[in-house]
Parts: sequence; structure tokens; C-alpha cells
Amino acid sequence: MNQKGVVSEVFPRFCNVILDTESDKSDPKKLLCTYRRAQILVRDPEWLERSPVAPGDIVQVQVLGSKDGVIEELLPRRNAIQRKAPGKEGKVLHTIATNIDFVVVVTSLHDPDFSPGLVDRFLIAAQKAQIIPLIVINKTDLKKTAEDRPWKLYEDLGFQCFPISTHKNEGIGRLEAVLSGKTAVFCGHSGVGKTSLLRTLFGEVFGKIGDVNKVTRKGKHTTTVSTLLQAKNRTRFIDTPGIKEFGLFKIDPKELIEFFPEIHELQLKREPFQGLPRYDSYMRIKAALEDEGR
Ligand SMILES: Nc1nc2c(ncn2[C@@H]2O[C@H](COP(=O)(O)OP(=O)(O)OP(=O)(O)O)[C@@H](O)[C@H]2O)c(=O)[nH]1
Ligand SMILES: [Mg+2]
Repeated sequence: MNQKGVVSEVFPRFCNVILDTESDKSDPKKLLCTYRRAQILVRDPEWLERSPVAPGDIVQVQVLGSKDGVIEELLPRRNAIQRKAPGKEGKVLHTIATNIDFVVVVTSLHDPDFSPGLVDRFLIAAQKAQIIPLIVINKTDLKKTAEDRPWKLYEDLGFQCFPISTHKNEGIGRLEAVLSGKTAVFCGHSGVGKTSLLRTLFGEVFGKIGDVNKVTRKGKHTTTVSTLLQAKNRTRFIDTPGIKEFGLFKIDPKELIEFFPEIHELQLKREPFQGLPRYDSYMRIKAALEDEGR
């Protein structure tokens, strides 16, 4: 029997699939499926994918009993958020999630400190994939002064920002309203509170939460496998492991400036732009892309 479903977790040789017949349930049954690698579409002859499927992929499954199945076919993706696969030589990419409405870039105000470098990279990748990015700034309970608002820059650029405190349950309602009925992937550095926030949004305990290192104030990579959660009203959340770096690919360094409109504007007017807050970030990403092309 063949049935359609959505990939919820991806392991090296298997993945979990939630069948469409379970799509309204908040605790859906999952089928553990093997891949028939040869039958998975090759999407890009130039770039190899690290895994045959990604969370959010719609697949056709041959059901083998109540718990097992085989992936027969991968249906075309509406979109995908992807990065260069870290630690791999050559053109290998990591598909973080597919068929999504929002990329939620989760940061924390402190512990670890707000990191604009990663935010910029996620914003570029999301915009390139035509997916709406949202920026969450968690741990606002650790605010030091009233001016401690490093995300203001992104608000001024027109991005939707959500300063929240998961611990104090502040600011989460506004985010919840935007995400209702949609599929959103939650990404960011380790330790910013992705799983903590998702437990609140999902309303149930799942996964593990880990302390940040007391000295480095960084996370300890507590979540190790992405998980697609099926919440009320067909809302779907994807929790992901914290990432250290986000390698952009297939962007012409000359086009990069379009993702930095405030720098672009001054450049066109032939005015100095070296003092702008995102100038360093722009130069670093440009250098990385130029390296890539060599
Ligand atoms: N002060 C403060 N700490 C928080 C808040 N939200 C989460 N934390 C803490 O931050 C730490 C990391 O939380 P996690 O939810 O495991 O972070 P994560 O982003 O899922 O981390 P990885 O799975 O490693 O990527 C834990 O000690 C949480 O208790 C918050 O709003 N305020
Ligand atoms: Mg986590």
C-alpha cells in the first residue's frame, strides 16, 4: 500500500514519516522508513545533498506494517532552506528544512550574546529561497540596560523582530499568532533556547534542554536531530540542532550587496558606507563567497 506523508526526522539510514492520515493529530504515529537511494530524485547535478530527504519533505511511502515503510518517491519541494554542509569537501549541501512558510532565526540577547553574523547569513539564505525570515531574540530577561537592543538595526531594515523571554513567558503570544496554521523552522546557534521556546509554543515537553557553558556562555549542542512537531490548527514547527556556521552557496559575490540595501544605497550615491553596522559582516561574507568561487 502506498501513502503520502511528511518527513519528520532524518537519520543516516532511515527517516520518520508522519502519514497524511495522521496529519491532524498532535501525537501522530510515525513510520520508520528506509531509503531507496536510487529512487530519490537528483535535484542538482552540481551539488550533492548530504541526506536523501529533509524534514518537511513530502514523500510517497510503501507502508510495510504498522511501524515500517520504504520511501518510494520524493515529491517536488515548494522551497528549501539550505547551507553548505559543514566539514565536507566539495559541493555538498545540507538541506535544513523544506516546504516551509517561515525561517525563524532564533538568537538570544545574552548567553550566548546576540550574533549578527549568523543572522545576516540566515536572512540572505531565506530571502534567496523566497521564504519569510522572522528574527526571535530570546532571553530578554537578561537585558542589561534599556539601550540593550542589538536587534534594533534589523527592525529598522524592516525585518519582523520578536524580543521574547521564554522563561518569563513574555512576547510569545505575538509570535504564536503569526505562526498559527503555518510551517516554521527554528534555527540558530546552540543554547539560544530553540527547544525551550518550542516546548512553550507546542505546549508539551519534548526533546532535551541543555545549560550553556558557564565560561564560554555557549550552548552544548543538546538537540542532535531535527524534529517536525505537529501542533494545533495544522501548525508545524521544526526544531533543529544549533549550528556553528552557515556557509552560503550559489550567490554571486557581486549580487551580495542587494541583500544589504542600506550599504547599496550609499554605494549608489557614492557616499562612504564603511561605518555602517553591517559593513564588516558584508565584507566577511563577500570574502567567503569569493573564496568559494576560486
Ligand atoms: N535566561 C533565560 N534562559 C533561557 C531562556 N530560554 C531558554 N533558556 C535557557 O537556555 C539554555 C539553552 O536552552 P535550549 O532550549 O536547550 O537551547 P537550544 O537553542 O535548543 O540549544 P541546542 O539544542 O544546543 O541548539 C537552557 O539552560 C535554558 O533553560 C530565557 O528566556 N531566559
Ligand atoms: Mg535544542
